[in-house]
Amino acid sequence: GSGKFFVGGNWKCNGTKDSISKLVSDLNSATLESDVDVVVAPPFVYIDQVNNSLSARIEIAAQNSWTGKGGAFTGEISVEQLKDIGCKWVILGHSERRHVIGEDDQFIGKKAAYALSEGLGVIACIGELLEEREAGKTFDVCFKQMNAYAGKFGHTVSPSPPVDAVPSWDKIVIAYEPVWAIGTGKVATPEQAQEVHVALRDWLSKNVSAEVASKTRIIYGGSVNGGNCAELAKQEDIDGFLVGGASLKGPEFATIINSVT
Ligand code: G2H
Repeated sequence: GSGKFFVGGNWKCNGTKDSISKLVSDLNSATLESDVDVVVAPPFVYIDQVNNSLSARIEIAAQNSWTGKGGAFTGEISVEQLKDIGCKWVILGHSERRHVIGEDDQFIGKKAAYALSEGLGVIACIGELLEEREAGKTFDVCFKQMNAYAGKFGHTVSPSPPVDAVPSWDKIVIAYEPVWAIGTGKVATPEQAQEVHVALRDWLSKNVSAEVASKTRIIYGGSVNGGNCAELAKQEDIDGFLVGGASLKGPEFATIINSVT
């Protein structure tokens, strides 16, 4: 694997003050391996509650952010506000934002570039639909999504940008989440995930740099749970997980964090 193992809990649009208080207390009392970066992403309205009660061992991510500075953008939340309230990360490009809400590559890339420029870490999600996988287009789709992020970060396949236009990739974590595996209970096999992770690392090497390719964490998401995490974690190019449903249960989320090899 590359870099420190990274496990994110994406709580999506779930929880109440009471259920989140219970989840935070379960996480605070869990024993977590030290060699893992752990973040959780509560719904916006509970971020402050979580930040005030969760152990500093776990960092906080938002599930979305606006493309630029705040202002007259009804219903949006700015990167500056997220930083103000204690967020260190933001999840962008999640398949639910792409396919349920309708966000496109350019919009997502713009959000990611802005968040990075303001010092927030970005969990940049990508992944193919079932019909795209069945049509043999998995790599094409993932590379196109990568290209949209990288283009907004100042990297395009051609022509190469000047080096000083390029932000640091230290704060970017790539989350490969095949859409057919999300919330379906149908996890990718370790071999299926590994194959795409290798292709993504190769893409980074060719289009960004060999150093970025070797250092960037590429994590897997899609029906990861306490029972399947260990086999996935053994794969050479799986550097962690983005976990939805199973991150709502403290002990199970701890098992996934502790699957670091
Ligand atoms: C994929 C994942 C977390 P789940 O969306 O981002 O959710 O683990 O419920 O499939």
